[in-house]
Amino acid sequence: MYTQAIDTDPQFVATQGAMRSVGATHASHDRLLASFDQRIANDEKIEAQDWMPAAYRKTLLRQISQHAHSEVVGMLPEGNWITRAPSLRRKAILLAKVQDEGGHGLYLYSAAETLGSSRAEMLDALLEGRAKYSSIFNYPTLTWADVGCIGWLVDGAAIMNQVPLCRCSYGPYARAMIRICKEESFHQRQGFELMLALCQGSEGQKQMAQEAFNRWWWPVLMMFGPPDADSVHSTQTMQWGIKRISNDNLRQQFLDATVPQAQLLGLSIPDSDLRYDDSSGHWQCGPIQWEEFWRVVQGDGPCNRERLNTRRIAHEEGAWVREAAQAYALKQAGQQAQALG
Ligand code: FAQ
Repeated sequence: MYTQAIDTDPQFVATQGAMRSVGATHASHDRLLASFDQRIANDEKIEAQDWMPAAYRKTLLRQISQHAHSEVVGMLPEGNWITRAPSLRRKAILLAKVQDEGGHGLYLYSAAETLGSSRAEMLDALLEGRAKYSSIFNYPTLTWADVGCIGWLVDGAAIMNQVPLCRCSYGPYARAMIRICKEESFHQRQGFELMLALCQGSEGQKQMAQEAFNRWWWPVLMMFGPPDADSVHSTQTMQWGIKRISNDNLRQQFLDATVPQAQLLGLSIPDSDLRYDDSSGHWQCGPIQWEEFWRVVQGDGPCNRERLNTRRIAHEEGAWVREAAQAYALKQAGQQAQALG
């Protein structure tokens, strides 16, 4: 509903097939490219059935599938606390939130499928360690306050990054992001409200909130990706209207929005160099440990192995569900064919 726009017109499909089999001439390729560039310049949406450069398709597939994997792996750290939520209300909220993240994964896999890759191929890439997912989900959830920090900070950072993606030049991705952002906004609120309850609670609860905050602060700042100077994809993806705001600018927006929220909660920010710069009107943080970021991205974070292992087991144990669904679909198709005579 939010992502699909595949053209199934037989004439269109035949034309595309012919173009692929004989190979478009240089002149026709140049014309197609010029028209694509013009549409990007006009801020028009590119749809699944439209011609697009192979590199645009490839980079979208990379980003959208990694985003989908992040949503699904991102269910695990909070999922660990569903059975231990401290009240029925908190449990209901957490269940709904974790389910939402699974739904986000599904919208995003559907958006990526419109680019020509199957969900099975994307999942294989994740499980074989060939595809990335967000660094942030390789950190542990040691206490209940971690659930608050994920909602407040991780979902807060995700919204900062995803709101501009609602204007992404690729229609199916942009439309998926609109619904996702609405849900993420509830996630951020519930996390902040959970942190507020802890920070207004007993001395032990305040300490638990501060301790969790100390562990999440720096990894969340890293979540926006490497500094602009080291961001290999940004220049091209910004030209294509996929990325609208750079990694560093989004990180800055997050810092400016979140420092006052931490102050309101009465939490101290674990950065002795943090200061407000009067001349620019922005908060400035101390140096980020990029070695830690790259170590986590390359698979050596605190929970990388555990996360992938959990996903692999879930995939293997879920094989019967996929087989049953396929058998049911075949049976339905057979019955329909019989009914049609
Ligand atoms: N983690 O050149 P750039 C969520 C990689 S959803 C791991 O700057 P780009 C919801 C990058 O892939 C969170 N790898 O790359 C939720 C590239 O490697 P590659 C996910 C990272 O694409 C909340 C290399 O570094 N959100 O949280 C990371 O222009 C709570 C060079 O980097 C999205 O995916 C990282 N943090 O910018 C769920 C949003 N950063 O691919 C559950 C969509 C960079 O060449 C609970 N994605 N890398 O091998 C994006 O906006 C972009 O892809 C960026 C990276 C900003 C993530």
